[in-house]
Amino acid sequence: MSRFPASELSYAQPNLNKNGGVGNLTIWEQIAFLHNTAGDAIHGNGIFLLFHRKFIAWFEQLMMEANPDFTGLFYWATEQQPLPSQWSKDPIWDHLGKAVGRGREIVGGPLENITFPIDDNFASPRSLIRDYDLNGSFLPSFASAASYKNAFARFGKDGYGHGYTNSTFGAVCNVCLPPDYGWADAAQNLHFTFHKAQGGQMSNYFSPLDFLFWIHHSNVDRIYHDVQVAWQGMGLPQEKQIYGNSYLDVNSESLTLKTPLPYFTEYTVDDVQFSAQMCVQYAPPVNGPPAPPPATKLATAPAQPFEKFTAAFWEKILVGRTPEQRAAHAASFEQFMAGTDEEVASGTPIDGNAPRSSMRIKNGRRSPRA
Ligand SMILES: [Cu+2]
Repeated sequence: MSRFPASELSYAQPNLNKNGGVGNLTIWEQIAFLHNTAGDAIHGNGIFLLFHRKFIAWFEQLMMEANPDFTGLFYWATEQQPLPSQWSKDPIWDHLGKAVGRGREIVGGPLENITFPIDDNFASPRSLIRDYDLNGSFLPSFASAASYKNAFARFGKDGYGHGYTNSTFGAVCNVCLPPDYGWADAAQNLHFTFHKAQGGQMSNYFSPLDFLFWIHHSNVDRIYHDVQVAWQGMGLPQEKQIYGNSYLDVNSESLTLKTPLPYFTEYTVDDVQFSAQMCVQYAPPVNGPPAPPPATKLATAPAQPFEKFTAAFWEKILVGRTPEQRAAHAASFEQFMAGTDEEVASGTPIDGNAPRSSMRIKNGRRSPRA
């Protein structure tokens, strides 16, 4: 079994050759190249959360080996500060660079002025780009805590992914409407809203080039972990906690405990299903140190409503699906987002997974801010 899908390899190889081979890439670029090459296998299906759980734990290990002062990744609980007036003031930007406008390279941070030729989505090699102006008045919102909570309330109580229960005579349904749209689908789509909001490299599969990727995915992994704690509490069987499709066959319940991970082919789902298997634990979110007083006026823009993903986006994410399946998936997500907004606006309490009591921290993942 190859570590990458053949279709992606045929695209990746010429790009790699043009850049002088793997040996000519920095480790930073190699990791992003891996993510891009495996892109179609690790997104848009049920392996997404499991692959990325292993991916960030592996990256954390690599960083610790490279630098003994690096004690572990932290997460950014963005769902707890989803409004531009909240997130734009976060001290994180003093460390990871500031976005200064659409298509423009970030200012400040350790990756300022470093270009990444391996990312061939741009006409010429660029350093990190984020597609908004931190001081501007049109800033996107991030997925809210209510949307993650509602994902569990709507889909999470039945388990992980989507089933194919409305297939007839053994045929797979062409239009899998809810309840075939599952918690893992909702969590993945909510996660994409952060990528989309950032733009630049974060909105293509070379996204690990931006350190935002790692603190975002650590947070997504923490949210997944909290949901698993709730499932354990409900006594949901282990198989039910992973059922759904996988890259092996996106039109069936091909995800099992024995499914090998893309790239990490020596591991199966069973090996990476729980964060404790990788010695990862999450501390509750905490506030980071206050930011120094801003030199310029910071954004106070109101929240922008959820902007729908384009058809081209779904085509890229939902590989191997019919146009009808993609349309149904997109409609399910939009319906879910609209339903969440309505519930929040009307003050209807959302019965999500119960907040967990504080845990001991081992690997030092913590939020700079809650
Ligand atoms: Cu990814």
